[in-house]
Amino acid sequence: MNQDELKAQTGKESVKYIKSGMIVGLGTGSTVRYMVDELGKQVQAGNLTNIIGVTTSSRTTKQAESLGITIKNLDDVDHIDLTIDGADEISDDFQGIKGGGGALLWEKIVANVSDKVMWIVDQSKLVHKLGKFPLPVEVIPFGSQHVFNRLEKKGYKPTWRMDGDKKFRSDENNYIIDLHLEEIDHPAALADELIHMVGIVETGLFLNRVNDVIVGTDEGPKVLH
Ligand code: ABF
Repeated sequence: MNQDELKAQTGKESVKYIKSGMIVGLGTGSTVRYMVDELGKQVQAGNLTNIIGVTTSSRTTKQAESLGITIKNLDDVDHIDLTIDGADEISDDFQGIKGGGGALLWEKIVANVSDKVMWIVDQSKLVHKLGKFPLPVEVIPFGSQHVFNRLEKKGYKPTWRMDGDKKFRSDENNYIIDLHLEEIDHPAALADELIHMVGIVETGLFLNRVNDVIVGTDEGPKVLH
């Protein structure tokens, strides 16, 4: 199977874990797009009722609403039963890098409110050690060039996330800097260092935040963890 077919496989499989009456966190990315399509199908068919979706990006909101899924703002629900989201890398000990789609801040905020978090990925996302995928860091525009320079001095090989010839803007209108680290030996220490750098709002290191991972494989979807 190609990567797209594996993403579709795991996206579809994850909807089996959604029950009527659930408040569901809907992530971002192409794998999640397949999940939201399947969720929309089940809602339209009446197989899933009283579903409330809480989204992690404007892109997911548009897709979900177009499929007739009821969407509520995060602050209008008192909890989330299950959040299903994608990921860019998942290490052997289920730590993750997310944010390739630029939605890491809202994704982490939603994950933080969720009783359970599930990541849906194709097998290419499974790695032994995090870091090959550039680590996204969300920064406030004001003074961001100084943050960039500090990251460069630390040897973290930063690049600006671009949107055409302009700097990419997150849904919070912040910038994203990607760190080309190749290997991250101590993710927790790095996350702690970065989050305490003034101007950095959040990082794409999602540590100890996932309950279940569904991986699309040529032999069919596999539930890990
Ligand atoms: C999103 O899923 C992002 O955090 C991550 O970048 C993306 C993975 O994208 P895809 O499913 O398209 O590979 O949650």
